[in-house]
Amino acid sequence: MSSEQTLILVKPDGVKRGLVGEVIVRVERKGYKITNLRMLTADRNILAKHYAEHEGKPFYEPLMEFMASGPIVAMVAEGERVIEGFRKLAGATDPTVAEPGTIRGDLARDQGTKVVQNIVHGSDSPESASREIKIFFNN
Ligand code: DAT
Ligand code: MG
Repeated sequence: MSSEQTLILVKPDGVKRGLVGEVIVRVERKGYKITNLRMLTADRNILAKHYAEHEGKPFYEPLMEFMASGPIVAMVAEGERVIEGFRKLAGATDPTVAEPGTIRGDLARDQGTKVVQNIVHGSDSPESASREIKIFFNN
């Protein structure tokens, strides 16, 4: 398979806790190349596009509020099977059950909030990746 790209976000909890470097180190140590990076505070418009698949779910509003609650870091990482590979590095969505050794398993825990706060986002398919990269990096 040829090299692919994924969108990684360090979410507001990760930025607040000073874990941007930690996430970047893990991505780079694995051997993926970061080819683009920016810090922003996402507005509702951008988040509605990014999380369109979750609209209507019980955690949607808390998710939007959480993701807009502070700066995030968006980056594009590149490499063979990086979409799958970064999802493995990130670990399971629920940080309580995410395996130790993963970003979420090592660095996050249940906060008792309506939305799970788990440090990072990673695209889940080539279609999501190309859609999400355009949201954060086209204009
Ligand atoms: P992932 O980020 O692992 O791809 P997702 O796309 O299903 O997970 O959900 C997006 C984010 O929403 C996830 O990182 C944390 C939050 N979330 C998902 N499912 C949830 C749930 N059942 N309750 C609370 N928050 C949830
Ligand atoms: Mg997802």
